[in-house]
Amino acid sequence: MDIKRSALTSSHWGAGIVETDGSRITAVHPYPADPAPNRINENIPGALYSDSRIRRPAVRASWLEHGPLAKAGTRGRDPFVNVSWDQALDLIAGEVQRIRENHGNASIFAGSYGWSSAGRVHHAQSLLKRFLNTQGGFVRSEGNYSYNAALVLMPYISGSYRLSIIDSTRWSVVERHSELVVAFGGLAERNTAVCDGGVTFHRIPDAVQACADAGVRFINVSPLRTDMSARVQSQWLAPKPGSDTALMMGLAYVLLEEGLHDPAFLARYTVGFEQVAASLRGHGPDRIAKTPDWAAAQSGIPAGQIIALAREMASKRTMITVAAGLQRADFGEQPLWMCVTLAAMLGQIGLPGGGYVIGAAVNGNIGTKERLFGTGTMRQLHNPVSTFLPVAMISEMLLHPGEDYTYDGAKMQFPDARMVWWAGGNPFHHHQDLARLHTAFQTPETVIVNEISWTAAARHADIVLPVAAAQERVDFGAGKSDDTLVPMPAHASPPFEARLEYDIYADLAERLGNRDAFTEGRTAEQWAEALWEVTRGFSKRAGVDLPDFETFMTGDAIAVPDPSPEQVYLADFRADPDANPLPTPSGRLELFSETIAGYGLPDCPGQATWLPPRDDPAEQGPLFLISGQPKTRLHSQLDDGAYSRSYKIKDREPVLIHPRDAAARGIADGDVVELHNARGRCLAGAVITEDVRPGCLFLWTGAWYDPDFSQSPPLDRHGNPNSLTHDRRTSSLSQSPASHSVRLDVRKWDGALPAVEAFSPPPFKR
Ligand SMILES: Nc1nc2c(c(=O)[nH]1)N[C@H]1C(S)=C(S)[C@@H](COP(=O)(O)OP(=O)(O)OC[C@H]3O[C@@H](n4cnc5c(=O)[nH]c(N)nc54)[C@H](O)[C@@H]3O)O[C@H]1N2
Ligand SMILES: Nc1nc2c(c(=O)[nH]1)N[C@H]1C(S)=C(S)[C@@H](COP(=O)(O)OP(=O)(O)OC[C@H]3O[C@@H](n4cnc5c(=O)[nH]c(N)nc54)[C@H](O)[C@@H]3O)O[C@H]1N2
Ligand SMILES: [Mo]
Repeated sequence: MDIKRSALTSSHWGAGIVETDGSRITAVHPYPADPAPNRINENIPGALYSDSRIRRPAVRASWLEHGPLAKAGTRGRDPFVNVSWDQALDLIAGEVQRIRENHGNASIFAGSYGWSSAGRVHHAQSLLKRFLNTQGGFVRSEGNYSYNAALVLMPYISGSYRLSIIDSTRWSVVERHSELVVAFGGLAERNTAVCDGGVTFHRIPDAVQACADAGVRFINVSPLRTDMSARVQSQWLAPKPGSDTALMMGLAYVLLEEGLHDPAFLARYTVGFEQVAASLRGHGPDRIAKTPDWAAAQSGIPAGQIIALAREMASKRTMITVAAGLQRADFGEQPLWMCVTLAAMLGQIGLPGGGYVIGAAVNGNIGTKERLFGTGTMRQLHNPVSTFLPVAMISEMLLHPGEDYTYDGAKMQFPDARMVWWAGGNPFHHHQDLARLHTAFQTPETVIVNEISWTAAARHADIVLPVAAAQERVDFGAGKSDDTLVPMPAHASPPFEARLEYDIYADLAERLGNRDAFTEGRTAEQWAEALWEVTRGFSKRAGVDLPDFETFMTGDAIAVPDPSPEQVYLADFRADPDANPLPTPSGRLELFSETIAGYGLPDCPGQATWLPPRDDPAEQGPLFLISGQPKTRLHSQLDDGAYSRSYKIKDREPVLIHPRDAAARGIADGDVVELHNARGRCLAGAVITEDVRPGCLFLWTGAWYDPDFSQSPPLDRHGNPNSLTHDRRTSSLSQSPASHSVRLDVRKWDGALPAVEAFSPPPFKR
């Protein structure tokens, strides 16, 4: 089909207007109707044609020379050789066949976690899984790095976490009804730039501003001042990282002792308050009374402020929000459970403007809009392999095949992964303790990575397939919770030898004898049209008329109305808990869970429990490290683009340091510093600022990992926080990543400054 195309494209961080010179993309401008566009799209042209773009299929030289069983050389350090597409696909087809015949499909791990790019057709993970399901299946992963503790824990307490964020109270309701918003982890505006699948209209900044204009008072409880927009007049309380559970317990203690809690609400809508009250008063298993003085000692927030805040929360219509970042930490289940407990004690859950939101600001749609109808998606087909891996256990799995572990109350066993295939994610960005992951990645026989760019993950592969980027294929955008449908024509051809992943799998399936099982006789463009027709069918049932494919692809984005603009979370449950019980064993909010207590897990007992972060400062260093999401990119994506690079300091990722901590170490603004602990080291560029709590460093996540493996521990020259994080999980209940719980120290870097090599291709053998 030859269509006159729209200039639009979609991405997880916003729509854009694409400019080309006829063959290459030269600029991506903000979507004009977006009320709060960001600048991430500015990275695209530079990144697409940079030195780091993968040009041709490549194979690790020692793997090619000695074969997969020799395990020769070192992944992540070895040189590559370029091969033809035919040779690369022959090698992969041969490996799929060899591994499934000799070891079975449960030895193929293709969890392939990651965000890849927007678009319904070319979703990287779905295409890989669809292909492997036509070949007998694979081991998948379960959960995500974003809010895994919530995904696993919340069903025990209140019900599905995913549904709870869809059902969260609208900001327009907060504007009209709330008096106070207490935001644990803040409401970082930079994070609301992003929503998985796309967010065309960034509505949260204006929505929060409207609340402030209406007189709602905001309290930012976070180690970072800028976690609340500067335009919103707010109070800043900066607790020690990882201490929120204790702080909330101190607040709860004041409510209880001063009789400010709501016994009628607790009796009708919850179970387990007796255990909570006993624990607050010092009659729980830890024998500690959670007094304001005790909470002050844990959190660093003075007792007087804790008492005053508890009284204010009880006297006002109060919304409590918790950032997802709080649960990406040691025992990350606990602040979630304690948030529900605290909100239940206030008794405002289900009232307009009261209650709680867990994961507020985790994406750009929460509390603003929901999708009226579903969209067509590429079906992944049936996976005959039932084995799965909790997503953050990748190193454990590779280092301990066959070993037992527990997850969600069940006993599980790691599979024996001999092939690892990643498409659309960057484990050497997203996983913790990257030196350990590097070791773990030496164990498989074959590693395949499909990538746009020479990321650290691609460098750890045996076979690297260069793939087309979102702007180089025909697709359409329709985020899971975005209310906008966006045409995504191909604005330029994939440069060099990069190909559509769809075509790669079709050719592989052909080699393995079942091309049609993958393609069902369609080209990728025919799939785009077919999925659009499925979407049109859904829309019709919801009373919305969408245009035909060609009209859509040549036109503007289409916005769809919000199905429930007056949404109040748990209003139905509050109105009639017998008719609308929660999907928990008791049908109520479970402040104590018999089920979880029955698992007998010391790291996640049956009620919200104070468990201090695990890193020992004597061993790792006195400072805390937070590694939040970056304003200038999505995770590690487009770090090689101009906007992301414009924030680097002497080519290093910026790290925020409080003036007191900097002065004590002789560090000046703009210095290159070395962050170090017993696990690892990295360089970064010092930004001295009072926006961060004393004793706490803040390093944006996502700088491309640039290890110098000739040093031990390897020196990351660029500033990736996961060179310093531990990869223990939150708890044995949810096995979630805990990247925000790190101790370390920092010093001025006095040595010769090594060049950052992450943006250059790896070495090639000729
Ligand atoms: N220290 C620390 N670590 C963290 C976090 C933190 O807060 N602190 N946050 C965590 C969180 S919340 C998340 S969600 C993860 C994110 O982890 P990831 O989602 O793995 O990170 P991305 O950088 O988005 O990686 C996506 C990769 O897909 C590639 N890609 C894009 N489009 C395509 C495509 O169409 N096909 C293919 N094959 N590839 C494509 C990009 O080039 C990029 O390398 O990181 C986690 N890691
Ligand atoms: N621009 C941009 N936006 C993004 C992303 C991106 O890469 N770029 N990534 C997206 C993704 S995948 C996700 S999951 C979300 C993540 O959304 P969040 O999980 O909300 O993001 P974080 O930045 O990890 O954490 C938010 C804030 O919590 C604070 N915080 C950390 N630890 C503690 C603590 O112990 N106590 C308290 N009180 N505060 C703490 C930090 O100061 C941090 O700024 O963001 C999304 N939005
Ligand atoms: Mo995430």
